[in-house]
Amino acid sequence: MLRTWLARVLPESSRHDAEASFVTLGDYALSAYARQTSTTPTEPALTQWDAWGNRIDRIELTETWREGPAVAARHGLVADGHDRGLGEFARVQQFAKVYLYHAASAFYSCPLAMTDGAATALRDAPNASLREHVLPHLLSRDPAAFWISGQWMTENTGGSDVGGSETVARCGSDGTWRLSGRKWFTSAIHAELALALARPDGNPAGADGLALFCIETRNPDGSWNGITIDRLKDKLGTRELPTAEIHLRDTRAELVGDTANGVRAIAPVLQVTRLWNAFGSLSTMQRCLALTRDYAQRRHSFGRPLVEQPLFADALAGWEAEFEAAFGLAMEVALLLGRVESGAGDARDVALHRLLTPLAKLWICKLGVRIASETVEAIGGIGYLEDSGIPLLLRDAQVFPIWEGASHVQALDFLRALDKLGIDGVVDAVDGALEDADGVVADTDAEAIHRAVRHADTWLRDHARDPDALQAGALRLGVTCARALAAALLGRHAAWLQRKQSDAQPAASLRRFCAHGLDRIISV
Ligand code: MFK
Repeated sequence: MLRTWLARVLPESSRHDAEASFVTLGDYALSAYARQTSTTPTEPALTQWDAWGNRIDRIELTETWREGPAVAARHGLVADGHDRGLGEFARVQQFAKVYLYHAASAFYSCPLAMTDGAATALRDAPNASLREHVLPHLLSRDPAAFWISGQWMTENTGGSDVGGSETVARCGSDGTWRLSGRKWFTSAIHAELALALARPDGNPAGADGLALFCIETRNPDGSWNGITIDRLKDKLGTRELPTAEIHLRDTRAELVGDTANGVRAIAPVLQVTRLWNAFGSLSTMQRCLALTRDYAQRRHSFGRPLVEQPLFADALAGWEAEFEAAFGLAMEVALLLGRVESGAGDARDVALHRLLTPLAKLWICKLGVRIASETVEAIGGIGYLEDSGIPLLLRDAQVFPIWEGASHVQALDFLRALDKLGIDGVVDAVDGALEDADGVVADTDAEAIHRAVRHADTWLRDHARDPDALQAGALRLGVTCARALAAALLGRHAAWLQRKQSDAQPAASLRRFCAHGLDRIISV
């Protein structure tokens, strides 16, 4: 999918260099993955006190994490997305790399996502001196200069309704802001930087009263900047990633812009990291499918290889079809993001990008858990054993629907975007892709795709005056729109491949994907 999709979308002039960089990164990913699965997984360790009783909060990172900054900087995993020289394809190039890298990254992709989000939010921030100081580090291709950033939103009050945040910000007489409070889910706590929400003293309760701050986590002498690490989280997966509970006590911070409306200011972080979630999930899915395909060719049972058993081959083809459709949707969002940021896009692209980001996250991340679960089952008893490395894929996949806003939050975000922008952008995108797919998509499938997206449109209008009904059906609405558009986009790709390379495989995947059903809206 990656090769053919890039061949269709990237102009010839940029493809050569891009492909060379993908091959180099792919080689690294293969060696890193092999190393991880051939050794006992390691975890970060927190040492809170030294022998003399001093509080030090030192974290020992794992090997993949120690080499993370150099890999990220050299391969431009963050920098590519902001490289003006790559024009409207900067994000496509970046996310192709994220896709290649994530499965071998031991979730070092998590701080890179947050770093990318921070760079995106700070790029247009009013605080010019902060921008000038920090952006060159976040976007550096030099390992010695490269910094990563955390994103500290979640508190004990919750991860979804961040308006309940209790961290307080006070501005001293010298103009320096200091934050005090407790942050409950701070991933990559060893990052040089973090974006954090806090309520300036005297501001009203609720989300509008929060402001966005940027924290350098260390003092110039290397000690923590008013930060104590209470403990590292004992998580279901992502265990190489040091996620901590922390207290802030008079932590120095820079105001990013306004003394209020922090949620609006951090929204660009959410937009970008949610796309990283979708690509991380796709990367895991492809890893799972590659393992399953390989196993199915080697494993003989009942007299022939598993892959020749009709039931198994049918199941595998079904998972592949879902993956291929999901891949096209995520790549479409990356294409739109690059177009919007480079100025090549128009207002329709801006709206469509806003609408599709939550859709990609809510559908693709849940699909990733399902494919990882199917992989455990496909490989049977061995797939259930820790030393096969397969259970790790399932545990890690489960973070994607949770991280950066659970699926319900995405569904509500989609509703909010629809309220402002309407659904026409999604309908037009489906129509446009299907026009390009003419001749490849069977009439019955084209009708099913149209029917699904039109059903979404009428369902929205029928429930426009009933907010409870809208909310109750929001996830089903989102999945329906995601599947209908993903089918149309797969149709566009299949038509191109059939014309260019007489490759009929994606068209077969499309038929199967449509047969799985697109419309998930129900009447209750
Ligand atoms: C690998 C990691 C391993 C570690 C394990 C992870 C475990 C989980 C750790 C976590 O806790 S991750 C959870 C992180 N939390 C989130 O991602 C937040 C989820 N909640 C949301 O996204 C809510 O929708 C939100 C907080 C944004 C709702 O807050 P509000 O205050 O009700 O927002 P509101 O009023 O809808 O929007 C405020 C402004 O932001 C609006 O702008 P305007 O004032 O100009 O109109 C919105 O348009 C804008 N906005 C909100 N969401 C946006 C957005 N703009 C663009 N895109 C969006 N998605």
